Amino acid sequence: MLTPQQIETYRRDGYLVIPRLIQGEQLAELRALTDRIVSEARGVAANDDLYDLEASHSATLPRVRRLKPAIFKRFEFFRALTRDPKITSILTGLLGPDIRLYGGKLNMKSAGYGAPVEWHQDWAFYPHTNDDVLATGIYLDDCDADNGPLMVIPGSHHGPTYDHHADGRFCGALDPAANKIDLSKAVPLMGPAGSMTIHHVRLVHGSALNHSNRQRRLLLHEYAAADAWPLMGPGNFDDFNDKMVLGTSSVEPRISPAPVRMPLPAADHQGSIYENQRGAGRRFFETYEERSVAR
Ligand SMILES: O=C(O)CCC(=O)C(=O)O
Repeated sequence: MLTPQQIETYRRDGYLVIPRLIQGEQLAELRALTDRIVSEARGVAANDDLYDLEASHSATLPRVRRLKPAIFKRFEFFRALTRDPKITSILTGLLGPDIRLYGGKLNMKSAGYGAPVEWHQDWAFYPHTNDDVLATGIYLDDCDADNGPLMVIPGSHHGPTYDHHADGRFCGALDPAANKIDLSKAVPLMGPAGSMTIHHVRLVHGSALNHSNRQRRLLLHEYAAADAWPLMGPGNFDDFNDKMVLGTSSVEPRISPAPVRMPLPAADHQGSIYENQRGAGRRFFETYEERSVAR
């Protein structure tokens, strides 16, 4: 459970780090299962419902950028972790007693070439009827300044919802220069393997290329108060209810004012944030390809 001070910090800054939440056998199993799923990408030629692949991936030299939401359907371990009381007991302090999983994924950021994620707000991808929505991130590896920590702009969840469009289409990235976002205020969220980050759905965040020779894997879960309903619609209602991780569902969404921009028309490149961001005109983080040319 969070202390009143941690809850106050989250409300003010929009993020928290809980060191070493997942440990021992559970962490070992998380890492081993991830290794196994990634090794099975050998032979996979193109992105599918499980694998999002680096641009430099080939079937013989597998390079996985992300494991997509299918991991929660196909692997009971991952489904159970979204409901683990170690996590949900922390979330009740921030979202209340009734909580639904919105989605999730495992971003790999492999040693040496793991892709950057441009600055964005998750809210631009999935606005809800109220903003009691957040993402948790469990680090599978020790994370420091060199292997691409998640970086956040403290307090930015109290500000505007920025334009995430380019050439009239959603592109999943905002332009920090055009929006005068002071990137010198960015805070890297770091910690030993098993640590958990929490960030508010409207918080501006991103992460750089992995420059180190160590991987940085981050398992992201997106959670919402059960009365926060996605403005793009709940989808299949049975699946929606099946995503309740704590408490009870309701058909009475709570509507609280928060600035919204819809992620429409849909991005040119579909499948993941990495694909969406290919449509962004300007990039703020160096890519693996750019770094290779510069060397
Ligand atoms: O993996 C990361 O560092 C950032 C991930 C993220 O913000 C996202 O996938 O929405």
